[in-house]
Amino acid sequence: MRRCAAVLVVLVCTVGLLAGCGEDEPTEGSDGTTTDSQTIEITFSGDTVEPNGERVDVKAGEPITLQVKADEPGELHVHSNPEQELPYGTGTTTLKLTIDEPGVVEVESHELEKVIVQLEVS
Ligand SMILES: [Cu+2]
Repeated sequence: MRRCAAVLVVLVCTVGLLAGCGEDEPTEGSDGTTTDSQTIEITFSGDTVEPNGERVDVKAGEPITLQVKADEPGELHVHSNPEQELPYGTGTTTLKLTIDEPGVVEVESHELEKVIVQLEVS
């Protein structure tokens, strides 16, 4: 579903070029996340979240630290097997996560209906 939506956005943007589709994706790059890959910083602000669907390499069986900064409490949904729900509060919350099986695991916010990161577990 979400991928379809993304494709749609791209299409609409492409079609909208002539009419001036001003809504560019926020440019990455200034995103200074280091590849100390087992720590992932997540920032919620209003109805946006950073990162937004990025792929992150992590190691199976090793603890991953999720540092969540949020202006409202909520919950991360980790599509591992079994699924995990990690609640966070307002301010900074440090969450630990371990994924045992290799594969791609999506971490989502169901409140925002967004994929935050795709963990590439190896
Ligand atoms: Cu989910």
